[in-house]
Amino acid sequence: MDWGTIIFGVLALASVVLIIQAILQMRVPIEDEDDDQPALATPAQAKGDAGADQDARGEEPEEPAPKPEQQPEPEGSKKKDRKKVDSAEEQRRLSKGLAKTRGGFIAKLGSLFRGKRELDAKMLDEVEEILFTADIGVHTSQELLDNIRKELGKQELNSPEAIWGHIKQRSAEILDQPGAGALSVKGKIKPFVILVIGVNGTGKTTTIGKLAARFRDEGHKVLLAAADTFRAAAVDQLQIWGDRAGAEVVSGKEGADPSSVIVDALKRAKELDVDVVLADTAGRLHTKADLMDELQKVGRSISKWVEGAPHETVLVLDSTMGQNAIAQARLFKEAMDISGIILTKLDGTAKGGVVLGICHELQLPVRYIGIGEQVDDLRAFEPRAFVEALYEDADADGGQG
Ligand SMILES: Nc1nc2c(ncn2[C@@H]2O[C@H](COP(=O)(O)OP(=O)(O)O)[C@@H](O)[C@H]2O)c(=O)[nH]1
Ligand SMILES: [Mg+2]
Repeated sequence: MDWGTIIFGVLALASVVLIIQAILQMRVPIEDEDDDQPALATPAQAKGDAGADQDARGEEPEEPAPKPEQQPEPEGSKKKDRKKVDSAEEQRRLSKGLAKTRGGFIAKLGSLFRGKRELDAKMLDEVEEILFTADIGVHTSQELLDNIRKELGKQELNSPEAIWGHIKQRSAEILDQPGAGALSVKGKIKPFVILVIGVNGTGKTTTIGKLAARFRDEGHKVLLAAADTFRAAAVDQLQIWGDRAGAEVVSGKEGADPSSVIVDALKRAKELDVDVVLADTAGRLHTKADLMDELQKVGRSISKWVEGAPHETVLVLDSTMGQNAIAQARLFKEAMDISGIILTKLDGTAKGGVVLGICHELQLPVRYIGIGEQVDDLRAFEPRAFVEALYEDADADGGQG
């Protein structure tokens, strides 16, 4: 072998090595493209070998980076968005529901105050007349009037705006009874028993249906007791609401003893590990005394079966009845230990001011209000939002109009 052949051989070998290296370098990006890893490095990749080691040791890998492609929107976030829309929508609907009430005593006061810079004592007679013919009850009217009189005594507080501000403030205080607003049954004794009472036609059964759906949506297991055994149709009506809310309905025969139906329902609730029992009752018996006796008996049977029950006794009142609703509330309060009020039909009445009289005279909290016949037409009562909707634009009317 001469030197020429040796040099040629070495050069040839070197070029083969260089060519192989070049080919290998070219393959790297091709391999990357083939890789089905996401374009973004996962935290493990970013950490390099240490991350890979952790994975190899079977330790919990870190949360992978989000896939670049669009994920379906989780149900929860859709619900949140819906809720956000709902709260504005709720205030709008509440405001719409209270439109007729605003058209009553509030509009009358508004037109009395309109264009006035100052109020004088002469106008008080008219204010008095308006308040006393409103459905807010005699005591509440008197109290508001006394307050306005006092305010007028102070020179700087005699503008319509100041008077409106005062009426609004005092209304909010009256409505803000301890316990006002949604019932919380979470973490409470099981089953949490709610006894629903009230005169026929006020909306007990409908309200129970709405509440059942509400509690179900909050994740509670609900059972309904059809203790209005006075009419067979009452049971059928409750059954329809129960089916809608996925709640079992325990009922007896027409004319059955309401207490025994409730006891059966409580036994069943324990078997099924139910969270909330809603008990419907009759609103009409042969006499008022019969009705109150019956309700007291129902209350006693409940307490024998579940400790501390009924945990809530709600009186359902129909706001279209105006002052009569206050009279009913007084009657029921004498016979039963009422813990809260549900005021229905605020959507179609000019008598919504009655809520002031009920809270003021009976010192009872309003839990919910009904603003329609549909399942979602029940609102947790919020005193501030209610006052805002009730007196919406009233100060503008009275002050600048
Ligand atoms: N507009 C309106 N109607 C209601 C409301 N609540 C109940 N109702 C209606 O009032 C009527 C009597 O209701 P119901 O639940 O049977 O009363 P109950 O006799 O006390 O059980 C029914 O036609 C209901 O649809 C409400 O908030 N608004
Ligand atoms: Mg009924």
